[in-house]
Amino acid sequence: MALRAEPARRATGLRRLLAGLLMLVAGLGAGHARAEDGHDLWLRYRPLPAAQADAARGHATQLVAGTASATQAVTRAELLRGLGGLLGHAPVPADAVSRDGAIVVGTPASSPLVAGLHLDLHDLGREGYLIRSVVLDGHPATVIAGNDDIGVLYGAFGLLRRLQTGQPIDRLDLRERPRVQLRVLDHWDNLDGSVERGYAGASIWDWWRLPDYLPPRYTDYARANASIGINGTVLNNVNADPLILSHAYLEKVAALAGVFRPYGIRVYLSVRFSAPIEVGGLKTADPLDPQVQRWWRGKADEIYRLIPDFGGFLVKANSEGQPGPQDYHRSHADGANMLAAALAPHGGVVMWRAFVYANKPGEDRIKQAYGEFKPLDGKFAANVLLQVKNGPLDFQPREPFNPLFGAMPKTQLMMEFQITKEYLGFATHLVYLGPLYQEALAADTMEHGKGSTVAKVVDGTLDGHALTGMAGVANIGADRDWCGSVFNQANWYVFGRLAWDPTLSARAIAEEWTRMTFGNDEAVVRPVVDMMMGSREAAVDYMTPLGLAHLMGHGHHYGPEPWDASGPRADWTPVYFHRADKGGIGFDRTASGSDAVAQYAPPVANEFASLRQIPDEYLLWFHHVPWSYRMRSGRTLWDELVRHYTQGVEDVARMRETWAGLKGHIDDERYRQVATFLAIQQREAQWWRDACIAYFQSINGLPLPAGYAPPAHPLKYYQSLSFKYVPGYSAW
Ligand code: GCV
Repeated sequence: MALRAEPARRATGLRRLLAGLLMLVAGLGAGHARAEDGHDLWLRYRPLPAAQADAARGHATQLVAGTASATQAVTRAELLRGLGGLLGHAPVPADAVSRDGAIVVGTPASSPLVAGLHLDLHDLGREGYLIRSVVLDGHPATVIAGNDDIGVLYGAFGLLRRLQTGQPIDRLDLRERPRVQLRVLDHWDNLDGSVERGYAGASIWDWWRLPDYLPPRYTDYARANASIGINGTVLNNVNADPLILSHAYLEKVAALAGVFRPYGIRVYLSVRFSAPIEVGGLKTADPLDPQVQRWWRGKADEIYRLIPDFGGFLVKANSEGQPGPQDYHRSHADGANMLAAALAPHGGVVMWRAFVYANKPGEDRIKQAYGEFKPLDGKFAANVLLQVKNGPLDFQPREPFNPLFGAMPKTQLMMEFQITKEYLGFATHLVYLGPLYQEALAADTMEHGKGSTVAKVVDGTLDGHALTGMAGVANIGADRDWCGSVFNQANWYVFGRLAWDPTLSARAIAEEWTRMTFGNDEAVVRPVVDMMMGSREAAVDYMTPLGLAHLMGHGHHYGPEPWDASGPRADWTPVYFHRADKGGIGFDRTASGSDAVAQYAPPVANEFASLRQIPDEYLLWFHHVPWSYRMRSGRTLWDELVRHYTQGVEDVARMRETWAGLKGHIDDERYRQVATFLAIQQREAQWWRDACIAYFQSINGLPLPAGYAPPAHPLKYYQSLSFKYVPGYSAW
């Protein structure tokens, strides 16, 4: 033993020296913060500070990891790459533990060493993992174990995350398992390479060169997703091109599935309900027609021959002009169940969207989904999930939670969040969405009394559902930094982490991301996290404070247009939502108005309906109140509105100052991008404030409260602005 230990120590000493030199070289750059372009996301694996690297190196001397499966191979490769980058040198691959500080990776089935530890892995289920400091063959070691290869891969990312966030990796005893089963990105990517509501360039899917050409970007996409536990991707837009179901495209899909499979990511497709007509040449898509059912069964069989682990279908039906079962006087359940029957023999699922508002023209738009779906509770097949947007309208800066959560106990409801910032300043505004997601998940539906949170509906614990899911509309494009800005990466990140565990805190995740993205310098971490945490409220303030909604520009949703009353539908226009008149502002959704409050459980409905109880942030969502209405603050509603609009702009100014204070601590390229985008954000926040105040003032004729600057331009100026070729929107 002693003889063997000696050369190992010498080798370690030599390696330390080399590592030290490497750190020195890296450090030379660190002084003036080396440029980065954001491409590496949060998986940068840049060298840790010397003290931390020194401490960790002794716990990463050897790597005992199998390569029998593709997932095992990528797990091993990720650990070598990550540890190598962070610690200056990678652990030595080994078949057995022969010295202190080995990392042993595997399942009881894949690794005799793991099996020999007789770990209790039972409660980890599928995809769960544990990381534990153990003693193996007399040597202190770290084991990363799970019941399946994917769990172990997640564990490997978990260990790397600890290091990246500046935490020690000794004396570990961590157990993690996902609380939500399907953690899915929804790409609104079109087959022509454009992305609906995409602000980070063209689609990353190069359909033209698929299935042959598989650039490394696809693998990096899979790595990034796996690192945060995302296990599914819907490749194409819910406004689906039926061509995706042609054999040629399915072969392309199969090629992508092959890249993602080792990372535990299944592919799903958005399908157009009328595909049996467009692709199959049938005369109908009636879900109760046996020919149609046969066609879908045949299509499912074809897909599974190509992609044995295909996830299933996402469907937008009878919504915004998309075809659906109602075209044949059938219900959403008839449609969903027909597709579910085709997928069931293969283990696939249907994610049927609840985003509908077409049935009853004249009825308050936000009430319509509930009206259509609530009566169908309990009517969906076992492999159907109803995919519900977080709020009842459409991804606004702030909405109350969607009343379908808590109203359909016999249905598997999955959450749909938007990661791309369609209504939140596109790619350029810095708006961290963690607080928005957390607010929605923590909302109490009161379905079974206090504590019946949306998170518990989504993770299935409230009503005892096993099949659960969370989807996020992706913000990913072909831009070098994937998301159109460094800070947008945090929104992809926080979505994944909350899908893994909806009870995690948005602040803790922001901190994690910041450390992984910008390093562990406390002088950077705290201000950046504070800035991120305040950013969503700032956007609410300069866009739609106090429960206002949908004041954005027509169609493209860029910038303010609160005056817009143009067609083709009243419920696409800002005036429909804010209802401002000489007397007051807001949408009366109490019993004296549309009575949307009645869609919530009584305690929630009572709170929202009561002017005394309703939180300020939802006031104008549920109530039409006079401009002179006295707020809790003592100010009139008008004064309060102006105060919020102004506050939003000031908050962005403060974000700019915070960022300016970090110059020199952040590499130049990322620093300059963020600084430029914050300048754009401040300009646009001011525009939002001024345009909205000018417009509302033109309605109420009231003076601004003392000390508040008038809008920079007359209302006519803001109304004259028009924008062509706005990204993410192509209805020209
Ligand atoms: C994919 C909103 C967006 C649309 C989107 C739709 C949906 O209306 O503006 O671009 O379409 O939501 O979620 O289906």
